[in-house]
Formats: sequence, structure tokens, C-alpha cells
Amino acid sequence: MSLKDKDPAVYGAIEAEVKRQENSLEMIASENYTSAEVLEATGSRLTDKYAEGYPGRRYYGGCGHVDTVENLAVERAAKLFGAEHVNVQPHSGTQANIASYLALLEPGDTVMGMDLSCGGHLTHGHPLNFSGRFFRIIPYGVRKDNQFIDYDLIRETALKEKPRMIICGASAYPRIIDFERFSEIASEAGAYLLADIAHIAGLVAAGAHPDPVNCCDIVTTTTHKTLRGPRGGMIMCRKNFASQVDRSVFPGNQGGPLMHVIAAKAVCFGEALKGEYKDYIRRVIANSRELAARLSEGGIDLVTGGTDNHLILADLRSLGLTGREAEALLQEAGIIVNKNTIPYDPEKPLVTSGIRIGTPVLTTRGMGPEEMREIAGIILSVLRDRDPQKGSGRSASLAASFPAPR
Ligand code: DSN
Repeated sequence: MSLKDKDPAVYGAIEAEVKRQENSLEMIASENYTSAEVLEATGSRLTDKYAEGYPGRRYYGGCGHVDTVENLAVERAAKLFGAEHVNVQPHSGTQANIASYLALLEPGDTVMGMDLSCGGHLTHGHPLNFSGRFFRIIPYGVRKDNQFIDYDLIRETALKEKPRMIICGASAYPRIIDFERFSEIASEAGAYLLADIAHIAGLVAAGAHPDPVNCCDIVTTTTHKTLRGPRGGMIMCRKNFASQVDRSVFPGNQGGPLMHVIAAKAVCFGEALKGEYKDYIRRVIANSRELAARLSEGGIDLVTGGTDNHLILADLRSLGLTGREAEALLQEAGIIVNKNTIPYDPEKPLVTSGIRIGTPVLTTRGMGPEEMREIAGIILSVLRDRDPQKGSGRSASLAASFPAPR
């Protein structure tokens, strides 16, 4: 008997979600489709194993095979990113960031992080997050005139506030991040530098974005976005921080590692080490640029005027639409995006003035510049006319022509 027969309620919900993914154009910048092999490892019997500790130093018997798996994941990640030390146990990007804060800081220390509304992340100092509750946060933003990161202002603020740590990295910033420049600022201010590359990890791995690993003290990431692996996190650091980081992950803030997910991370890193992956990332960026150019040509304002990476942030104020309205209209037309604040957004976070659009998923499905032009046309007609019917047939037919991996 299978899940279908034993638990039709859960099976039905899973199947419905699979169909939803197949039939729509998923353009959430932080999502992707894993390979069948990553999925197989994630659904393996390794989920049953307890393995608190690290390879060769576990608190449970029977860990020989999971040690092999974790060592493979660590070795492959180190090779992929050129990292001196890797911890593959964080359950998520947030867990990786919590462990990194606790490895370097004491509660109450001053931290500079990018404001969520300017493209940062909750864990970079939002008042409702652990980061904002336990640390003194000095947020930084982007320039009001062009929405690019304001390195001069960050330097000035860092020299004045003397943070113990600066976090760079973003979840909604469409441009290259100058990690070298951040590193110079951190050194001058006497601060640690943490780079959170959750969104752009795949671009960094493929050499399509400047490398943070050489110039930052700690680098955190998720493994499920552009990297196209299982849902999870990871920390990379220099050797001198290795034991602090490892102790901070376990026993500092996690218990048993998810060995099935670590196996899937190893598979994902193996895939990303192959030549085709570089080509995939090159196509993700080319698609993003094409889509941005066509949307801009069609009259949609883009934050920073365009993109260098896998995502686009559209400012919808000139169309008289909020992000919430646009997300709903596009969903009805078969295109899934998320409402997103734009820098210095006058609207609340559940309303917003923008949407974030990403190309990783559709590139995995095999779409290219021609399809991006068609999608730009759909988005423009749906949003300009506030009419989802203008797009639903066209997006369904595109989805059918580029089947989602099963
Ligand atoms: N939720 C992720 C994103 O969509 O970017 C960030 O954690």
C-alpha cells in the first residue's frame, strides 16, 4: 500500500501542490526545482537516524554511513566555494545566521545589517526577530536616488557606531554586492564581516558573482534557492573560526542534524560542481536581464533600473497598483510572484508597492529569452489592464510546453 491508499488526505494535498506547480509559472525568486536525485536523497531512510555531533565524534552508535555522507557534503561544498571550513548541519538559512551571531558575538553587541524594507532579511536585525531582540542593530539602506547600496554611508556609519559585526547580503537586491568593499569597511571599523549569500549562492558557486568566501569572516547560505538543493542551510568560514562555528551550531542551537537533507546537500553540491550547472546559472541571469529589459520597455519601473542577478524588483506605483493587488492578479493569470517592499516603501509589508520576480525555476524548466519576452507581455497586459484573463491561457500554454520535473 502506498501513501495514496493509506493517507489519501495528505496524498491528495501533495498531488494538488505538484499539479499547481506544473500548471503555473513559478517566479518566486527564492524557489527552484530540485533534481530527482536530490529528492530521492531527501526522501531516504537517513531521516530515521540520530547523529548528534560531527563525523567521527557522534553521541550515537551506528553513524558510520551518515559520517560518509556528511564528509562528502563538506568536501564537495569546500571545493565548490573554495572554503577552508564548512558546516552543513544548519537546518535553514535562519539557523545558519543564528549560529553565526552566537559564534562571534555576545548579546547586546552592535550589529549593522541591511534593513528588510531595503532588501535585507529578517535575521539581519528586524526588531521582531532574534537578531533585533538580542543585539543592538544599526540598520543600513540603499541610496534614495538610485536604490543601489550606499557604501559611503555604510562606511561613515560603521566608523561612527563601531559595530562588532556587519552583515552583508540580501533577499531582494537585484544588483552585484561588492563584498571586497564591505570587507575594507569592516576592517577599517574593526568589525567582523558576515555575508549571507542565501539568494546568490548558485551565482557565486558558478563564478557569476564576486566571491565573498575570500574576504568575509563567515559566509552563510541556504541550499535550496539558486543552488537548487534541498531546503536547508550551511556555514562557511576561515579555519580560525571553525571550532566556534561548529560549537555554535551543535550543541549551541541545534540538536540532531537532518542526515537525509545533508545527503541531499551532498548530491546538490556534486551537481553544482558539473559544467552544466554553470550554464544553468548563465541562463538564469540572461533570462532575468531579458525579462527586466522587456518590463522596463513596457513602462514598469524597476528598482535600480534593472538587474545583475536572478531577480527583479518592480515598483508598481506608476501603474496605481500595490504589490498585494499585483500578486493576486498575476496568480489568477497563472504567474506566481511575491509582493515585496521597495526601498523606503510607503505601504505596509502585507501590502507593499512592489513585486519580486525571479527566473531560477523557469530556467530549470528549460525556458529561455523567447519565453521571457512572452512572460513580460503577459505581465504587462495583466497589470496594465487589471485583467487576469489577458494572461491565463498564455501562461497555461507556456507551462504545458515546458513540463516541470516530477
Ligand atoms: N523567504 C526567503 C525569500 O523568499 O527570499 C528569505 O528567507
